[in-house]
Amino acid sequence: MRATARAQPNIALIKYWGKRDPGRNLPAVGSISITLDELFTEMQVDLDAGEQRDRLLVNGLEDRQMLPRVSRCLDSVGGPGRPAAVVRSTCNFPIAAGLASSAAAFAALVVAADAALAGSRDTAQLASLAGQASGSAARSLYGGFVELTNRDDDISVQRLLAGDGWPLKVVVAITTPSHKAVASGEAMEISRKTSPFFGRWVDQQAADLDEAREAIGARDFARLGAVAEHNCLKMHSVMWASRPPMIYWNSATLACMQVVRDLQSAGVAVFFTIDAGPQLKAVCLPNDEARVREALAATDGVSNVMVSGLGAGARRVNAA
Ligand code: 2P0
Repeated sequence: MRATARAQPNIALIKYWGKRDPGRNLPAVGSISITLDELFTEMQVDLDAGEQRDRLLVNGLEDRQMLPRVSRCLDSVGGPGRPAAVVRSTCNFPIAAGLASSAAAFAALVVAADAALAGSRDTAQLASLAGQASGSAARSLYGGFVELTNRDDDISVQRLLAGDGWPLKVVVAITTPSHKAVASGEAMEISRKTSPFFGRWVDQQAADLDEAREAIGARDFARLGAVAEHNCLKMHSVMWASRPPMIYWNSATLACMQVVRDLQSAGVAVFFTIDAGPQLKAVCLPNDEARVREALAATDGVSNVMVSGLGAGARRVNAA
């Protein structure tokens, strides 16, 4: 009745932005991501603690804000008759700051909850449950390069390539560890309802997914970088044109973007992507990692730099 799982966040190269069915949390578009290895969240689910109600402790502190989402996710795994749970989460990177903390958290949660209940769901079933809780979490069930396919009635995820098949590096430039102003789910709905670009964004996604899939298959870094930057900037254009506008960047985010442009001009194999937060993620080939890391660390407004390779999908780590 107690189990722990670990999951790593994933970074989308072709982004998920917008819901087709908010009630069932079905995405409006498919997406392609890479799962990281150095950053992680561990979730312990204890269904044997004798509590009357669910409790959630994040890095040792009671968290009532996230608790309803966690409880709904536990219901989806264990059914409404399940025992109340104590969920303990530990995380080695900033939460809710555009670093996909919810992806890692819900991926680890479904694996730990299924194990605590002695369940026997396979990875595809767990990905579907994680995706109902948080769309991007479905992708963290798998390692390496992962595609979430936007089907009519379910969330379907598959691994395109193992991380060691093309061991890219990701340098994350932290510009502020503070929580984001508008949560992604809410922001996506504002975009769907108000952005004049939303329909075009959805219509063009299949072409970007095809391009990225082919680039990954051919290990064509320049081609992958070009479509990933284009897709990222399109997503942010949708956000900027929403009412109210959602601008997640700060001046350091823009400075980092310029640093990446300068590195590209100098022949470095690197591209950027930015999610619903002000951190910039620079993806590069292993040989260029030190140069990218040093350049971003020296950029005004960058408080910290984290480097990660590509890692594995969510998995159980022990059973206390
Ligand atoms: C992504 N993001 O593909 C995109 C890019 C943020 C920007 O998926 O409402 O936390 O829980 O399904 O998964 C963040 O959204 O949203 C996200 P919900 P989620 O990584």
